Parts: sequence; structure tokens; C-alpha cells
Amino acid sequence: MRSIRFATVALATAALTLPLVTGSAAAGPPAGRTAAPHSHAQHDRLREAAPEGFVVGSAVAGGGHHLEQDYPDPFTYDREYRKVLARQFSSVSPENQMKWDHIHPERDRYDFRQADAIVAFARHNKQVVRGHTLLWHSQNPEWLEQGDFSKAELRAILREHITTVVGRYAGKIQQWDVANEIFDDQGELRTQDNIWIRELGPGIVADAFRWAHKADPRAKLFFNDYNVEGVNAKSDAYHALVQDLLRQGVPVDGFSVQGHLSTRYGFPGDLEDNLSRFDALGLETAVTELDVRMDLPETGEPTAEQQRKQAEYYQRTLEACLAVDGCNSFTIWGFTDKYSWVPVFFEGEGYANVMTGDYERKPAFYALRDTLREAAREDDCEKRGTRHGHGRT
Ligand code: 9MR
Repeated sequence: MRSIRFATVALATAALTLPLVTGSAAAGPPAGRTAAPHSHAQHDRLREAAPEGFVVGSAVAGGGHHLEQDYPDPFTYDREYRKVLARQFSSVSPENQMKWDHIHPERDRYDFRQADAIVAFARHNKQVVRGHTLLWHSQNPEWLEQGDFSKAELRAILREHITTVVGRYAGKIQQWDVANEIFDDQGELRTQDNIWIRELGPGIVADAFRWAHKADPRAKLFFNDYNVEGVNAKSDAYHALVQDLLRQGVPVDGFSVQGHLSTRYGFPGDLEDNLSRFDALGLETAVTELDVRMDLPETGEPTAEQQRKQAEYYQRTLEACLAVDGCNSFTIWGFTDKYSWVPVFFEGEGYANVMTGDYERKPAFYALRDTLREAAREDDCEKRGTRHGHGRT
């Protein structure tokens, strides 16, 4: 049985999963089946279809590449977007709104407006929040990257930032991506492009975790990266580093794989094995930024085969997470193509999310929903002590 770690979420979800209206043939269970009190089979929304204690999240669009598009801030102004975000998801991750350049635009000035709004939205909609991110080589403000600071000043700046930001949202953030993308694809620490590691040495990473833990002892603290879905040089580097830090007593709680996948490449079939080896170290694991892009034909419309393959990648990623006990948080990097970062960063590629720009559900959406339902059904069977559960196909 899956471990149920997030009691508050489990309760919130349970409240939403009480049986649907009965008494009308249309709303009742299919003939020959009894509606179990915790049955998830009829749930259409991802958050409700999920097993108890398993959160399904989305990035919250705003900042970053959105600032250069010809639409207003999606999270603030797109009502349809907000509606779907609230209905479908039990976790939210600010896509850019908690990054340094956004939340700390000048040395002595923070701008918490959008981060506050997201945290308030999450509370209102009984969602948890993944904080992203505290120590990264990218999206740092100019005052920081171009500043002429001594090592002692830089250290004080990072400490103050982490204490302030993590402290402000203490008790309201379930997981923090404390260190983001600190290794390159060869598994070497980014000693040149990461200002913190370059100026202060690798030991600063442990300090970041210690300061974050002090500011919010309840938040689960993660390493997060891309191209670490499978077992490879980069994920090996994390595996070694985490063991070293745990031995030193550094408060590291989790390892997460972003999951920016492309159908151009094969699916990382060893994802479950990789998550499992971090699970075996006692860490939580998570999928934090899943999207599945593809090369679009001239027409801009993907073929049926491309859509099928995309759905398969989404499903296999979710299944791998569901199969690992401590993987209880699964986040997609936005749900609609309307706001995807993909076409902006990869020419000729797109269609990466589970809904079209018009919020129409793709096969990938249904693949996620049905996989969640099936996992919930298996959990329910186990809880009732019956042996009627079938393995996922
Ligand atoms: O989706 C984000 C986009 O809006 C920003 O312009 C971009 C800038 O680097 O960052 C994107 O999010 C990244 C995330 O923060 C870390 N992992 C990779 C994501 C996609 O680039």
C-alpha cells in the first residue's frame, strides 16, 4: 500500500470525494456495481481521481517567457485558466513567481505580490504548494549576477533571501526546490555558471538546505533537475551527493525529476528504478515539471500517432511515480498549450501539454485521469482487504 504522508491533503481530498449524487440513474454506479464510499472510479477531475495522499499539480503560468507574449498575466487575468487550475489540481507550483529575479528584484526590495496571490489561491482551493526555487544558476537578478560582492556578503545575501522567502511562507509550502539544476549533464557540479557554487564552493548547497529547514522545519526540501529521469551520470551524481549530505546530517528530504520529455527521444524506461534508488535512501521523490513536446508537422497539427505516443509518455511517467512508495507528488508544467514555454524555446516543437490552447482534453489528459483512477481503485481494494485489484496494464 502507498504510504500516506500528507494528512491534510488526504482529508481535503476525502471531503471532495464523497459519493456523487445518488438517486438518479444517470449519476449512480453502473448496474451490478455498488458505489464504494471511497470509490474514485467516477471522478473526472485529476485531483479527485488520485489515490489518497497523492497530489497532482500544475505549474502556475506567469513571469518568465510569459512577459514577452502578447497576453496579460495568465494566472491573474485568465478566468478560464484559473477555473481549470482550481478544479483539476491539488498542488500548484509557481512557474517563475518565486524565482530570484521575480521575488527579489532589487537588493533591498522583495516583490511578494504574485507569490502571495498563488499561495492564497492554493489555500482557498485546498491545494498544496511547491516552492521553486532558492539556489539556481538561472533567472537571477542583474544586481546579484553583476554585483561586486565579497564572499561574506554573498553568503549573507543568500542566507537572508532563504530565511525571508521560506520564512514568509512557513507552513504553507509542502515542498521546496532548494537547489535546482546544480549539475550539468555530465554530472559535474556547475562551478562556473552557478554564482553560489562558483563564489562560495560546493558547501554552500548544504548551507542552503540548513537555512531553509530552519526557516520552515515542516517543508520538505528537494534537489530538482532535468535529464535525471533515468539512471545516468547526472542522476548518479545526485545519488552520491545526497548520501554524503545525509551522512553529515544535512536536512535533505527529497529528489525530484522535472520530466521535460520529448517524443523525439525514447522514453526513460528506467525511471521507476531511478526513483526507487532514491527512495531506498529514505528520500521522498517527485515528478515536478512534466511535459512531452514533439516535432510538429508543417500543418502544426500532430498526427494521431504522435498524440498516442505523447499520452503513453505521460502515462508511463505517472505509473513510475505511483509505483514508488515515497513518490506522492506529480506535477505537470502547465496544463494548456496556450501558455507553454516549449514553442518559445524550441523552434518547430510544441503540443507539449495535456490540453490544447482551447482547453480541450487530449488523449494524454485521459491517460493521466484513468491511470490515477486505477491506482486509487487498487488502493481501495487493498484497504478493504479484498483481492479484487488488478495490476495496471
Ligand atoms: O517555464 C519557465 C519559463 O517561463 C521561463 O521563461 C524559463 C526560464 O528559464 O524557465 C521555465 O521553467 C524552467 C524551470 O524553472 C526549471 N526547469 C526547466 C523549466 C523549463 O525551462
